Amino acid sequence: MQVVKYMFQPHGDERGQLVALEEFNDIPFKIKRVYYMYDTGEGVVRGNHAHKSLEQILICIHGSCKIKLDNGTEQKVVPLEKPYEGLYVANNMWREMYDFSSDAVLMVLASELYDENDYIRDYNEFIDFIKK
Ligand code: T46
Repeated sequence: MQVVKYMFQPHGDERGQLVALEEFNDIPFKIKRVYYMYDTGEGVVRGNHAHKSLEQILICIHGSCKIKLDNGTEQKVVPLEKPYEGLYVANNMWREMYDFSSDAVLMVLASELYDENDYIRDYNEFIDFIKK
């Protein structure tokens, strides 16, 4: 299973760092939605679902967390610890986000607007879906 992690280019000078993300240049899709999560409690696991068609880039812009990806046959754990790295999460991929540091802000760039019908929230249903 191939994990695609982007290393974005920080524009640093004596004032600090700045990262700019442009759709189709730095991000491989049109960005239709941005959301982020913070104040995630200790021991919390988020996600636990897959998407039928949504593509996303996950960036932990502050603090750290871990992402577990599962394509139905293989699992990989990817730590996100830097504000200039982005994890590409394709459709048909089960995901879990966990081990959030108390200061973690996980920002997500998404290729589609929010659509509950795109979610697969049952793992067995996910396995059936990817077999088709
Ligand atoms: C994903 C992972 C990485 C909205 O109203 N609009 C939105 O765009 C989103 C993402 C969520 N919501 C509402 C729906 C729920 O009532 O916010 C609440 C929490 O959403 P959810 O439980 O789906 O959050 P996570 O952290 O489990 O999953 C989220 C995304 O939903 C999902 O697409 O891939 O982050």
